[in-house]
Amino acid sequence: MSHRAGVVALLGLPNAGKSSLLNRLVGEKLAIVSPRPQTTRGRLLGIRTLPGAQILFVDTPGLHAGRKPLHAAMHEAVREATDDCDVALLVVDPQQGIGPEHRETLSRLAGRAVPVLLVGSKTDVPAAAAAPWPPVLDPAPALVLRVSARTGAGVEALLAAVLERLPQAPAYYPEDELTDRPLRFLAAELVREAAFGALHEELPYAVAVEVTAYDESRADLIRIEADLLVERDSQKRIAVGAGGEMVKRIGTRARLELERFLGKRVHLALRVKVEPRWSQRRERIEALGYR
Ligand SMILES: Nc1nc2c(ncn2[C@@H]2O[C@H](COP(=O)(O)OP(=O)(O)OP(=O)(O)O)[C@@H](O)[C@H]2O)c(=O)[nH]1
Ligand SMILES: [Mg+2]
Repeated sequence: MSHRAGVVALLGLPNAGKSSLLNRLVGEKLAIVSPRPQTTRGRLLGIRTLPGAQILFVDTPGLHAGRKPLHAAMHEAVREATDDCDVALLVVDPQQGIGPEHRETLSRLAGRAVPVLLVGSKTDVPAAAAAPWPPVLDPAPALVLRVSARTGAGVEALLAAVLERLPQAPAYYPEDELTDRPLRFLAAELVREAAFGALHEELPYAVAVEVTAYDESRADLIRIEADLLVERDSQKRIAVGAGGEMVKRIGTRARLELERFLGKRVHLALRVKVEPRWSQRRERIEALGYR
């Protein structure tokens, strides 16, 4: 009997709902999500193994025109995913519409004859459901669908459409594998998500999280030490908060998410650290796992 397997890239603008959809497609929250644009910073693989098939979903940073070193790393991640995939999901929030970023991506994909599924996101949001749809694209996508990552509506149909277009190949990963990223990195990302959630607009974009210790030697408890990196003293003051109240709030939020994800009690020691210009330095961007 033939087996199917392949790489499926999720591409689209910042905030389109790519990471939310990846989590829904894989059935596990692997990718962090926030209302801020440019939440995702690098490629993340989410593996879905089914009878007779294995789908390697690749989450990517949003398509945008930023020029800083961190943006350059993000662009590379998008380009690699675009150039390596067997099927592309172009995820579009109908409220955002289509722009030059989409057209560039489409022409790149057309050059390799990759099937493109145009996926309208957030159907549970009335404004998204009511927005004009579908947009006119050239070249035209192989199929147009609509989904809600929140409710799961349309996701089974999307999965079936993906499966039909996967090449014949053996599985690439063991069937219980969910991602290619180490737990340490996923833990750092959950802390970053908690920081975005607690600090909203107050926090600068150049926040990073580095897990400095990850100790699983005790059966009932995982001990994690992490640094929340900011670039200036003024940012540190905000992230620490009056009497340390903000970093405590971030730490509690992050610990609850980590416990849910790891299925164990977690002790998290979180501190805020100033590292000037980390987001300008290529080797730090790489060491932090954004590349
Ligand atoms: N109501 C609703 N909100 C959604 C849905 N999908 C995503 N969102 C919200 O839209 C925002 C952006 O979602 P993300 O999944 O982080 O979007 P993204 O495309 O990964 O964004 P970047 O990583 O910044 O490129 C978050 O606030 C999500 O909660 C959906 O199906 N329904
Ligand atoms: Mg994302």
